[in-house]
Amino acid sequence: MHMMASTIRSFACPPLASASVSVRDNFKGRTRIGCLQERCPFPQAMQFGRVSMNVAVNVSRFEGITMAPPDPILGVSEAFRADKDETKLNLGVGAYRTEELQPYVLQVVKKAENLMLERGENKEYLPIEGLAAFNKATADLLLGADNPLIKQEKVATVQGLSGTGSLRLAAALIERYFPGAKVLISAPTWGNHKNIFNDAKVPWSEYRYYDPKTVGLDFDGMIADVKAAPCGSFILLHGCAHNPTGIDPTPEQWEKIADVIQEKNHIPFFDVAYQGFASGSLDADASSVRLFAARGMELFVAQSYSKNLGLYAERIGAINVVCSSSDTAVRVKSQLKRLARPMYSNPPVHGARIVANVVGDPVLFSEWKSEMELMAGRIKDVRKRLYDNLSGNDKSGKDWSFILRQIGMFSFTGLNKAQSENMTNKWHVYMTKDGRISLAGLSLAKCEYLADAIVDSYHNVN
Ligand code: KET
Repeated sequence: MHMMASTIRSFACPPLASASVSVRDNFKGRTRIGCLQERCPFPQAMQFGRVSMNVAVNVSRFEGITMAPPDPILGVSEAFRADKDETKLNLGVGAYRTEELQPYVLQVVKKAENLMLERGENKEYLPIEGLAAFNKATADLLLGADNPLIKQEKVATVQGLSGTGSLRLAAALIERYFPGAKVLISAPTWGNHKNIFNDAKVPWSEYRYYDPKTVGLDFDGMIADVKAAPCGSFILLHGCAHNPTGIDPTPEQWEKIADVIQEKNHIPFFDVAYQGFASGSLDADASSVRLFAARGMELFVAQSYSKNLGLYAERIGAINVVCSSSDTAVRVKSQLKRLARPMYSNPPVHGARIVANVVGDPVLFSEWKSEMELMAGRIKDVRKRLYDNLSGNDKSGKDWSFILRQIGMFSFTGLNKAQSENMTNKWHVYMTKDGRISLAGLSLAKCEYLADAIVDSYHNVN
């Protein structure tokens, strides 16, 4: 209405303060009148003739929108693409590359896609909750197909827009049904967690997790902070391969964490983005979630197939809510659907069919496990080579063995912001400013170069 109307009045009241300032400056000396529109925030807007109106249209209504900072993780890939240096290395985003540093599409994914083409599947809308075969496959994979919770229909599963979208949907449910409840997030955590809860208007605070002195888990700090949180808080936990630290609790520590969460009536909220990628085993990597579920606890679990099936761009994942009864699960699912409908209506089908085909076919499923072991194995090899090169190149006697103890896609190097910037500015090694490097983007051949860069940045930059 504002842009289309030809009346003088509508052009005379831009909605943004800075736009109105530039209009005034451009047209100094012209007649000013009070705006006649109801509730207009610019009662001192001007009235002017057709010629002036053209100029007024050129003043953007978006003047007040400031430049957003680059994303701390995905922005690194943008900077990498702009660098013309041949030695450049992108260790920012957690995306698996081959030894030749090329993106990798899993063989099982290609086979599943061929199957889909042969079947000539249609492109009709999915139901709001997603593809039924996917939802079954994803809950089975998470909890184990023979888990009684599944048979008792106590799990509400809704297909989400990958891990991020699934977390966001759960955050919307928390905001709607647990107003004021706090989410506790590990310090540090994946950079997007805080954005997700901020945008969903869910308050959060941090619990201690990483101890720089031991380069390990601050278990006592974590337990104390979880204990101190108001009863009924949500405790966000990384199911495996904690991002960015690569440090997971031991099975005994998981038990103690579960004890405290139960004592305080908190609700565990797992983010499972790396199932199969930490150990190479899908079951072993789900053991934390299964341990909590076996205690009869109600919990949230967000899942992602970006990494373990390499389906980054397909945006396929799920939110599971394990409930104490099947009746509750039906109601929770109905509300998740109600939240999803106005946000994105229903999820995309392609990635869901790939997952359903791979998990649902015993031959493809076992091929997937072998390919995953291969990917996890390549990362472990690179980790070992990097450690060898660091220990060999660094004559200071610094102990780099923490790199071997970390698991998953990443290594948390301990480099600070200035040192990380030196890695990029001097060595063309792109990484996040918290000192995290993605080993999935590293080749054996580049380990020595990387070790040189790390040793230089660590010792020569404060
Ligand atoms: N949880 C964690 C812990 C995580 O590391 C990621 C992605 C996600 C969820 C979401 O992934 P999705 O593709 O929405 O299913 N992490 C990598 C990519 C990113 O930042 O988006 C990363 O840390 O590099």
